[in-house]
Amino acid sequence: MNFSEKLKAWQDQVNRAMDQALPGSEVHPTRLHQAIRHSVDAGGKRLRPILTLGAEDLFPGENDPMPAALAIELIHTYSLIHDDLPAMDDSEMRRGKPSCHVAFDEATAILAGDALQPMAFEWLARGYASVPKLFADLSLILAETAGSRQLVGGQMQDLLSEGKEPDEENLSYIHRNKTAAMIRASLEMGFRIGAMGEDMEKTAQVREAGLSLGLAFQAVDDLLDVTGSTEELGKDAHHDSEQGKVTWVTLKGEEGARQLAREHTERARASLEGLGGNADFLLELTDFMLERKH
Ligand code: GRG
Repeated sequence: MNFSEKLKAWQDQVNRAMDQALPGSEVHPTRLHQAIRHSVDAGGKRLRPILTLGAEDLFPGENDPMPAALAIELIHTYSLIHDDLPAMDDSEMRRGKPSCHVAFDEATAILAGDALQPMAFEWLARGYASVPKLFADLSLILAETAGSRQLVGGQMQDLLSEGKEPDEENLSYIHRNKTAAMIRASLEMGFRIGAMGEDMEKTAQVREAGLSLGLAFQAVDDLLDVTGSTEELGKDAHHDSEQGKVTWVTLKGEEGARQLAREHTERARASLEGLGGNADFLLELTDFMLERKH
C-alpha cells in the first residue's frame, strides 16, 4: 500500500472501531449519546489515532494500538467540544458541522465533553487489562498530557492571553501545551505499545519528534486561519484574527509562520529518521501535515 492508501485504510479502521465502541445514540440518556456521536462522528481527520497506529508500527509488537488510538481521539474531541463553547472560543462550526452546543445546547455539550474524558480511560482499562504495566504507562501519559500542566493549562493560558500584547515565550508555552502535547502523546503512546516501548533513549527521541510535529501542526493551523476558507477548514476561517488572538502569523507574518512550520517539520523528520524502524509512513505523514489544507 502506498501512503494515501494506508492513511485511508487506517482512517476507515479508526472510524469503524470508534463506531463499534461508542454507546449507540439509542442508549439512555439518548440526548447525551446523540451529542457525543454528533461530535465524534463529525468527520475529523483522525490524525492523532493515526499517529498512534503509525508509532506502534515503527517496531510492531503483540499488543493492539487501537484502544489507545481511540482513547486519545476521545480526549481530543472533548477538548474541541469544550473549546467551541461560548465561554471559551465561541465557535459555531466544527468539522464542517454545527458545534455540539449549537446542534444541542450548552449544558449538553459540557456533559458530552465531560463524559468523553472518563470514557477514554475506561477504554484503556478494557483494552490493556491483561497487560497492567502497559495500561498504567498509557494512562499516565494520557492523564498528564490532558491535565492542568499541559492541555488544560495551555488552554487556560490561551484564554488569559486574549487581547494582550504579543509575547513569543507565552505563545510558545500555549502551543507546546494546548496543541503539541496531544500530538506528542499520540506518538508516545503508540511507541510505548510497540516492541521497543520500554527503550528510554528511543522514547525521548519519539517525544522530540512528537513535539516538533505538534509545533509544525500549530504553525500550519495559524496559517490556515488566514489563508483557508470556512468551507475548506470546516470551521470558521479568520476566527483567531477576529478574536484578537496572537498567532505566529500576527507575530512573524505569513512567511515567518511558514518558515517556522518548515523548521519544526525538519526537526520532526530528523528525530524520526534517527529512530530506525519502519518510519516511512510517519515521515510521509509529517510532510503531508505541512501541506494540509484543513
Ligand atoms: C478545552 C481543555 C480544552 C482545550 C482545548 C483543542 C483545543 C484545546 C483548542 C482548539 C483550538 C485550536 C485551533 C487548537 C489548535 C489546533 C487543533 C487542536 C486543531 C484541531 O485539530 P485537528 O485539525 O482537528 O486535528 P480534527 O477535527 O481533524 O480532529
